[in-house]
Amino acid sequence: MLPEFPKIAVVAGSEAESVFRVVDIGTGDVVYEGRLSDSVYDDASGDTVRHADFGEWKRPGSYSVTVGRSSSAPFRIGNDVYRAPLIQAARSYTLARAGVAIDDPVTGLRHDVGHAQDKQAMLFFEDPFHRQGDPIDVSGGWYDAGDYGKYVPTGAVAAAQLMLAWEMRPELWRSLSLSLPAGLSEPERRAGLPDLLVEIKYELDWLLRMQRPDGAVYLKVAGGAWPGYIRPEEDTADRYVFGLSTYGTAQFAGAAAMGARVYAPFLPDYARKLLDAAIRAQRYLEQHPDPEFRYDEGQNNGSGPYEKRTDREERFWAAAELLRTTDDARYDAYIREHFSDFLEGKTSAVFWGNTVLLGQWAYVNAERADADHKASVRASLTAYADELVRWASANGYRSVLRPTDYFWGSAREAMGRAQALLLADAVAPNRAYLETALDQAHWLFGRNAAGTSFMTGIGMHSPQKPHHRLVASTQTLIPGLVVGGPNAQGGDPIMDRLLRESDPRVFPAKAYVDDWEAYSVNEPAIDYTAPAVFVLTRFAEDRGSGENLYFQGWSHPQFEKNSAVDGSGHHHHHHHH
Ligand code: 9MR
Repeated sequence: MLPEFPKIAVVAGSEAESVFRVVDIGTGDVVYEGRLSDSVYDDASGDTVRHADFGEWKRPGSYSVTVGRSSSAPFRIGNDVYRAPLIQAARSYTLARAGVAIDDPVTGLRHDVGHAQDKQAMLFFEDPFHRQGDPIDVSGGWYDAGDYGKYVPTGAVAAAQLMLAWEMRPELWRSLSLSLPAGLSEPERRAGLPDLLVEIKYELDWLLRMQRPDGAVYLKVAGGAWPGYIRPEEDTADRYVFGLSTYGTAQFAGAAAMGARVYAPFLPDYARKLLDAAIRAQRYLEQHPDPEFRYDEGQNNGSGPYEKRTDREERFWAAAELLRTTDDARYDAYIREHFSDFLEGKTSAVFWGNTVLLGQWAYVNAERADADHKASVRASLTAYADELVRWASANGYRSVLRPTDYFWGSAREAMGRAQALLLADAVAPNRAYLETALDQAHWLFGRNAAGTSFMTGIGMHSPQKPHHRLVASTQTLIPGLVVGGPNAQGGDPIMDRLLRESDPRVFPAKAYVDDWEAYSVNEPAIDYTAPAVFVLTRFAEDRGSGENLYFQGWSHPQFEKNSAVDGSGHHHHHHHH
């Protein structure tokens, strides 16, 4: 916990007690004593909870909170508590790189080059530039999640979220080392590029390969069937380039336009290349004003659908990002003509299916954008933040998630909303926005009804069996990965069964299991971790002790092997929502 922020432990049950104590773990001394709040019923979890508020206690150290004979997980108060999780989360992208051998001294992750065949992935269909089956070099990039697919929507959005984190606190990121394993991105590192930008460039390079000469962008790269829990270098099945969408093309344009701005001071030629790619994508979009989503039978047999058949939220983002990067007022006129509704409202958390907030953020930061419209975007952003503060205040665990918000990717949604609070705080400073955003970090790391952290390797209880082929096949737990989180709608056999058969019913906030096969709650994804990186960026201490600081404070998590994971063919089906 941060010394200068509220400190609230959530106590479920223990109705008989009325007092709590904060105990120094080193000495055993009670350092603070207080009264528990009145009970409130939390309808997302079915828990009756009380709060132990010890915000007055600020001295750095390791503590636990006790109520009667029960005691909380140990926790630390200090300005540096978010540094380690932030670094782990950021370097989880490095460890998700496709197309390179990994030998990581920090985690022990080791594997040979994965998916070398992506240099000649086969186009699944025919288009004006290729015959069906023609090879396209779509090598590199990050694996999306627990599978080995690579997808433009999550790739572009995750890269954008990380670039936002950079733009939020560049001085912090200049000082943070990700301890990139030797041999990776040597030219960029020699050029003095900060580690976070080195990592994001790896994804941007891949995104550039996904663009067609006419500016349109293909949707995804994956195999024709789900691979088993095998190592990346063992997955030598043919890989295909599937689909093409205007929504993904627009997301590509947004991320590339952002990259053009972010990389300009470091790699001007690269920045120009990104801008050129963004403009070509934008030109394609203007020439194809109706949404296109190319779908071929079979394209979802071994990869996620990421299907979206509308594209206005993405087109808006692309144009706003181009406006901010180029200062060309033409984009403002274009936005006001086609997307004025997004300048007046409709703020919601960023995710692969909605990037309005990315567009709104670009718009309010664009010098040439219209002042009145900027003001209305700011008002929409703060109205959304006010609503989130109300939701969190009404929730027993101070979560921004209402009972209906526990769907596939609830942890991403929680982090996305925390990000929205921080963006609102940046345009209209408000302590409640900041504190409610931090509350969501507490939720992520274990102050929630499920009683577990949703980030691997961080917290007393954290996911030990993430649905993740790299982790399972190498038997190496990668820290810093955000999993889907509680999901009351199901979507995998384990959760479907649990939700169907439990009596009494499982409450939404508790609809979570730490199980290899429970991919609708326990699968990490690059677009779940990215908003967490953004949020932690805001709260991480910048005055660095040595770069190895993050080895302290937690031991390598116990990796529990599971005999069910034996590398045999594993098939699962994703449903889109
Ligand atoms: O994160 C995605 C979530 O929003 C969707 O509801 C869900 C079902 O389509 O898919 C999630 O993405 C998964 C993708 O389809 C395949 N790779 C793993 C992703 C995380 O579970």
